[in-house]
Amino acid sequence: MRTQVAIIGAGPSGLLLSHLLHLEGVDTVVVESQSRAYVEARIRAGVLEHGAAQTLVEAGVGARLQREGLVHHGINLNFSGQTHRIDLSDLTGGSAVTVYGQHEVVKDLIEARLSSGGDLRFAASDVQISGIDGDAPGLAFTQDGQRQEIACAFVAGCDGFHGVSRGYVPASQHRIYERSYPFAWLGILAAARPASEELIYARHANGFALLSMRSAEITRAYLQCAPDEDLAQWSDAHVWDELHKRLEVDGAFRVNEGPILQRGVTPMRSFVIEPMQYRRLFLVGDAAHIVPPTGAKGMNLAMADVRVLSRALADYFRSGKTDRLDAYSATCLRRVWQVQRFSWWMTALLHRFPDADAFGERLRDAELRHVVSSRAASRVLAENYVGLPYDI
Ligand code: RFL
Ligand code: PHB
Repeated sequence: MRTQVAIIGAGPSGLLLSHLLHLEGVDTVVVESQSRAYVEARIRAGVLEHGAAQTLVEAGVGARLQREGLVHHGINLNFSGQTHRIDLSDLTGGSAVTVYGQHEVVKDLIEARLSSGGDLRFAASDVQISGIDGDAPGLAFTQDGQRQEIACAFVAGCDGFHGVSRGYVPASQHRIYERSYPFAWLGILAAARPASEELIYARHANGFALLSMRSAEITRAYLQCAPDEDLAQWSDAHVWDELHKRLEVDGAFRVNEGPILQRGVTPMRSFVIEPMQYRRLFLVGDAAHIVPPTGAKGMNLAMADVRVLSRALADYFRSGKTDRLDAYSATCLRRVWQVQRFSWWMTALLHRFPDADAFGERLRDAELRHVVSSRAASRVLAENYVGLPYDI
């Protein structure tokens, strides 16, 4: 097999890259270790930045997103027994975010690729990269018991944080920046009408909580928990009890309960590898960086990388020019560090740190009060939340 760009991973990064390159007339093969059904059912992110939603619409894969996505013009911050609304649209000159599940984005992109003859290889095992040091790179993988090989000009590592691509960058050629957090999120998906029209981020003595949604009938919610939390210790009643306690601060509303359809624990980590390229291998999305989910940024940042890489590759295949490809890592890293800063800040502001002293707690309360009472401070939150411009 031969293709121009071999893509590892059919998450949002790999699928969007394949789709945008297809629109530019560049040929790709996507190799994914899981089945199509698995990636289409994997519940993860839920909030699309203004620009990310626009990217999907402009690329012709936004019809369902425009029909079914929930446009949110504000978010709520709860602390010290009160709810404060941040009016995202008013503070950003009209921008908003769209609540639309990552698995729906994945479904839409798979559908678009397959209907235009895209080559997606699901359930592929033992993916190996070769030749990225020279000018004849390739991928090998096993599918249906058969070893297969793809020759290509470039490899895009879109295989997430636990993928294989990052391991192909020699240790002497990269530097890793990371930070872990002394807590995790217990996430649930429930068949319950969302109790609030907009998301609620809560800082509470018992820990952070977030009320989100996937549709008018499905609630998504998270509770701060220990990194090694034992899910077996959390009965459904205990989960609802904590959500009531942490979210219902001013008596104005009540979290709606319903059957819990899915639950899981998400660890929190900040991670960046620099540079995001090694010769003919480009790292994209979670393969190159992870942010804690508090700012709702991971999928959006992955899509921003894809925009940069797809344009650079299209340039190269059209005219042989390499300047945009050479600048890929530096261009992406500018946004990556802006988003790292914001995600770290939202996380630190809203969570309980086991080792925090009383002075530190008071400082966080003061900062939250400043964020909701100063228009300048609210704007800083709002413009980061709806997404910074792509040309930073
Ligand atoms: P993905 O989605 O992990 O996709 C990688 C794909 O590669 C496959 N793969 C391999 N394929 C072949 N060979 C191998 N050796 C392979 N190893 C792995 C995997 O099966 C998978 O299909 O990475 P990608 O595409 O870079 O996308 C990144 C996003 O998934 C991630 O940043 C977000 O989910 C993060 N995130 C959120 N992001 C947002 O923008 N907004 C949110 O509201 C938001 N909330 C969240 C989140 C992540 C969460 N979890 C579970 C980590 C909430 C949670 C709870
Ligand atoms: C979600 O709906 O899954 C979600 C929303 C906002 C976040 C993180 C996750 O900050």
